[in-house]
Formats: sequence, C-alpha cells, structure tokens
Amino acid sequence: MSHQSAPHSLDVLNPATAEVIATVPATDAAAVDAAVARAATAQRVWAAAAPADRARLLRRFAATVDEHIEELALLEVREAGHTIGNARWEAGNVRDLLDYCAGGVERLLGRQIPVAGGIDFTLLEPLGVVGVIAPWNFPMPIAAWGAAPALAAGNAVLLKPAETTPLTALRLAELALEAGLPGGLFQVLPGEGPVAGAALVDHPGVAKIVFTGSTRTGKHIMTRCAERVKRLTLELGGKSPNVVFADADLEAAAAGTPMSFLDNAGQDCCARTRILVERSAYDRFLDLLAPAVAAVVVGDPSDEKTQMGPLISAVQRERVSGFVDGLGEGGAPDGVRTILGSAPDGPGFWYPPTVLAGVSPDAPVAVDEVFGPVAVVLPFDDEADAVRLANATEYGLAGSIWTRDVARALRVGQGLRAGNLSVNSHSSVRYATPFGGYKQSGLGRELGPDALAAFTETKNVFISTEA
Ligand code: TXE
Repeated sequence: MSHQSAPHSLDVLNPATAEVIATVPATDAAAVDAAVARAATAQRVWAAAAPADRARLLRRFAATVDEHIEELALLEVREAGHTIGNARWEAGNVRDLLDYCAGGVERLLGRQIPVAGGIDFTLLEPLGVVGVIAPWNFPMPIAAWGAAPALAAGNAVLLKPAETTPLTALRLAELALEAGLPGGLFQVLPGEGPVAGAALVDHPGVAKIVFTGSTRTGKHIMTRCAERVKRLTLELGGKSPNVVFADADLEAAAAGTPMSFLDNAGQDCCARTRILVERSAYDRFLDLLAPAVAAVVVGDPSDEKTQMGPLISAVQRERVSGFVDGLGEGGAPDGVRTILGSAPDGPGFWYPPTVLAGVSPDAPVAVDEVFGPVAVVLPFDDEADAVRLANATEYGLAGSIWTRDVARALRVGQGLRAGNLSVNSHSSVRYATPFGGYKQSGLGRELGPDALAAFTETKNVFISTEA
C-alpha cells in the first residue's frame, strides 16, 4: 500500500466550542522512519540498563505526571471535551499505571522447566520498538495502556495519537523527558492515520503494534501486520449489554444506568448501550430510568457539576444522528418510545442523552456501535433469552448483570461472550486487571498482571548437563 501524502499540520479543536486551540505539525513517512531509527538506538541502551534503574525512572515519570495532574486534565477537557472530573481520573490512571508497571520491571519472571538431560529455562526479552496507535475517545489513558507496560518491559515506544487529540500525548512525552527517560525512547508522532499510522504499521523496524480504534481500521491493520507476522494487540469497538433481572435492586440499577452509557458522551468502547430488561420489570424500569436520564447535567465540561460534555467532532455527531434519524421522522416512529435528556445548542458538537425503547433487536442502532449518548432498551423473557440477546452482536467487550441472585449472576456471566463483566456495577477498567475483547472487540489483553509479558518474546534455553 502506498502511503498517502501528509498534510503539514493538524488543527486541534475544542469540541465544546468548535474553536481551533492549537495547530501541530503532522508526521510524514520519512519522519516516522527517522523516529524508528532513533527509538531503536535508545531501546538498546534502555534494555541493557539495570532493571532497578529502569523501574526508578518509570516511578519518576509517574511522579512527574502526578505533579501535572491538573494541567493534563485541563488539556484533556480542552482537546477531547471530557468532563473535568473524568479527566482528573484519567490523568491519575496514567500515573497509577506507570507506578504499577514500574513495579513489574523486576518481577518479569521467566520459568525453569523440568526436562531430561539438562536445565531448561525461559528468558523474556523485549520486542524492540513498539508502535502504539491511539484513538481520540480516551487519548491520555489509552496512550499509557500501551506505552507504560511496553517501556517497563524494556521496549521503546512510538505513539501515534488520533488526529483530533494529540496534545495530551505530546505533553506526556515532554514529561517523560523531564523525568529523565532517555531521549528517543518515548516519542509522540502526531499525524494522519493512513500516513503516520500506516508508516508505523508497515515499518520493518517496528516489532509490535498496539491499536485501539474502530473494528474497521483494526481489521485493516491486522491484514497489514500479517504481511510481516508483526505482533499485534487490538482493542476495538463494543456494543455492551446491561442485563437487568426483575429480582435486582431496580432503583440502583436505574440510577446507575444513565452514566453507564453517557459517560464520555457515549464515546466509550465499554458503554452499556444495550439495556436488556426482564419483561416483568420492563415498564417499571423505564419509569425509573426516564427521570434519571433527564437529570444528567450536560454542558461545559470544565464545570465541576457537568456529567456529560460534547461529542468529539461534527463528523461524529453526524454519525450518531445517522443511527437515530434513520429510525423515522424525528427518530421516534410509532411504537418507539424515546427518552431524551437535554443538551446545549451550538457552537460545539452537542447531542442529547437518548434512550430508545421499542426498536427492533436487529436494527443498526441496537447492534452496531453508535459511539454517542444513545442506548436501546429491549425486553427479555428468561435467563437463556437474556444470554442470547446479550450475545447477538459481533462485539464482545464488556457487560453488566444486575440481580440479587449470585448463582444467576455467575450462570449468566459464564454465558456472556465478553472480556469484561461487572455484577451490580458498570465498572470496566482498573489498571491492575486485564482488559480486552472477545469476538470482533479485539485480540489480546491490556493492563493487569500480564501487561508487561505482552511486550516480550519468550526464548527457551536448554543447557545440557550430560558429560
Ligand atoms: O477510528 P479509527 P475513527 C469507533 C467508534 C467510532 C469509529 C470511527 O465507533 O465512531 O470507530 O472512529 C488511526 N493505519 N472507535 O474513524 O479510524 C487514527 O489516526 C494506521 C472505537 O476515529 O479507527 C487514530 O489514531 N492507523 C474505539 C486511530 O487509528 C490508522 C475508539 C483510530 O482511528 C489508519 C475510537 C491506518 N490506515 C473509535 N487509519 C474504541 N475501541 O474505543 C486510521 N488510523
């Protein structure tokens, strides 16, 4: 594939105001080439350093991030439209993950294996230069989910942020230098996906790609990586179920539901956008849900009281309304009950919280990833029906189960084809637990106890003890 020619710069917009807040140079294929060479040199020195020294530098990086939490959070608010509360959590997640991975540097253990005729053990060796291609929905944490464990395992990292959100990534690279990480070890290459991203994917000097983004682009990248049998982790889309049984604490389930799909204006791969409710509790649940959705505070993301900000771009808003408008006049044809929250008028890329009850279970809005503040509610009859409906998408990233019956939660949980489940909760992400998808939601896992090992090759060594 020939790489498209690069624009010279990228305009970064504040999605809450549609104003240009920065312009950054775009990386072309030649600059990616130079970055790979620089990273490879830095990586050799980094991998040869004492593990305790690498751990110390990563801890210092974490401490430097900690000193800049508020600044990083405000940058995330401005470039991605995240609420300030969420953005602080995200900056804290970067700090905590760096600390966690620093702790892993000296615990990246191989194994000694009993064999005949000698001694056998495994070495876990760094891969070399790793390319991280990040999306715009959680620019800061997702950049770190790839970069922190890769660095800890002895690799260099080239990070390609999304076109719309390069600023926090660029700042993280400055903070890494400030903390004392060697120059060239962690470089940020803002640019277009089909230019800078594709150059990373195709580069023979890049040993692994960690990609988070759309399933469509993920499949394309997987095909490119197949050419070189390049290592690959994919975190792709989701269409996650929120399964509510009649025996659940319905008040708690309904109170938790709005932010389970409205967090980050629904631009969250774990968003519980398919609310499946046992038929006997269906009407009662909708009555509880409607006021909870209406109460969500949508507006200026820098206001501490705001719960939901704007969508990332005009393109995204069009994509979202395409799903809803397609349902009929005004999005509410006969038989569809629409529960709407409120949203500011423009400027900025606003869309109101929207819940649709009564749509067909196989309508695009019910099975495809909308990536906006839109959920559907569907009734089910029994456990088997709930599992069937929950699994009836090509995705399998996350899911919630609301019930007071522990055995039922486990039974249903075992039936769900998804990588991240929560019971009586909507929580999906913790830096210390594995994260990733079944089916077309991805390949491999990030975070958790095995995060560093995913950035190593296993070398088996046999030493003969026979004379
Ligand atoms: O994603 P892309 P887009 C989903 C969500 C959203 C849709 C489209 O449904 O509506 O994807 O978003 C880089 N080679 N998710 O178009 O294209 C690109 O520059 C190498 C879910 O923004 O997948 C960016 O850095 N890289 C998701 C990154 O890929 C390429 C998060 C993601 O962009 C490339 C984001 C190429 N040929 C969107 N083309 C999630 N899993 O949370 C693009 N890129």
